[in-house]
Amino acid sequence: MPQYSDVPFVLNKDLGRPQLPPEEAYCKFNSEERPVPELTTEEKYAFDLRGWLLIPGVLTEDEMIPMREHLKRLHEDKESIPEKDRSSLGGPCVSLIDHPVVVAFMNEFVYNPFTDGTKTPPLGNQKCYGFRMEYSFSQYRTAGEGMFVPHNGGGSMRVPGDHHTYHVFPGHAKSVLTRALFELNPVEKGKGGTLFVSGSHKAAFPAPEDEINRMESSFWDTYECPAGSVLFFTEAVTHSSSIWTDQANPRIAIFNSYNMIGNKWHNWDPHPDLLAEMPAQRQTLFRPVYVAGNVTG
Ligand SMILES: O=C(O)CCC(=O)C(=O)O
Ligand SMILES: [Fe+2]
Repeated sequence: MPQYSDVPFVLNKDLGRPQLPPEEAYCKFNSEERPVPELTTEEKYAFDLRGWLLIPGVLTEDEMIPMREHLKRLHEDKESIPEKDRSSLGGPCVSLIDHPVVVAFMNEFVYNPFTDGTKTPPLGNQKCYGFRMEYSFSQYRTAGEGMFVPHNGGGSMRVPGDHHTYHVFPGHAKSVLTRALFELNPVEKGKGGTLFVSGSHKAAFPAPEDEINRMESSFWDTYECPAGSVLFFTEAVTHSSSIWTDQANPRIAIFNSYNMIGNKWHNWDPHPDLLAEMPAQRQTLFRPVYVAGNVTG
């Protein structure tokens, strides 16, 4: 019998019973049979504290070469790509959508198993993810491109259904709309990586707009990273695009996002032929959007 302190207690369920998902409710392997790592205590703390987390160097150069080529073609010669692959999900990029590090992150911060062990099974198992994929787009940004457009913040104050929300409980935190951004070229500090007002996902007060609307304000944080890093962030944190100023490399980035099983923000679905050729476990990221009994296997 697991101790309550060992399991992801999120919210009470029926009659105030705690959620009691068994360990098997969390995919331990992705759809390519790659093991899902554990997030470290430091990674969990840093993400919850700031609203964003950079994990450097998760992709190898060999993995990235075809992905960069695909994105270059997508931005410069779209028609030359078969229709089903004509997106940042397609071709060599498809395996990023349930990369083991992405699964580890979403298991912790997006998945809500929704069971107290009595009536219903958990919303995930070894063949079925407990979260869904929401959207994907890419950037191929050269020097001078990009705009400063601060948005979101105060995610703990927003009502359920807003999607740009972030809620904390002792030892647990849940983000709804959540980004996994892969940087496929190096990012130098201050040269155009995404900007964040760290901690603003939990802000209780309105932002001092004169200050936040200045890109040079000390409220804005950013990162530097090698190619192949993944940046996770909750859409609840105040963040902004920046202006790419690196003359040496374009910004080549994939913006994948995820959501809870019963939530859909974008009017978007993957190309049906691309979906049809995915392994069954990966397809569960795109199952219909409702909660009760929405689990397979
Ligand atoms: O362009 C960027 O760096 C950030 C874009 C953005 O706001 C987002 O991904 O939610
Ligand atoms: Fe955004």
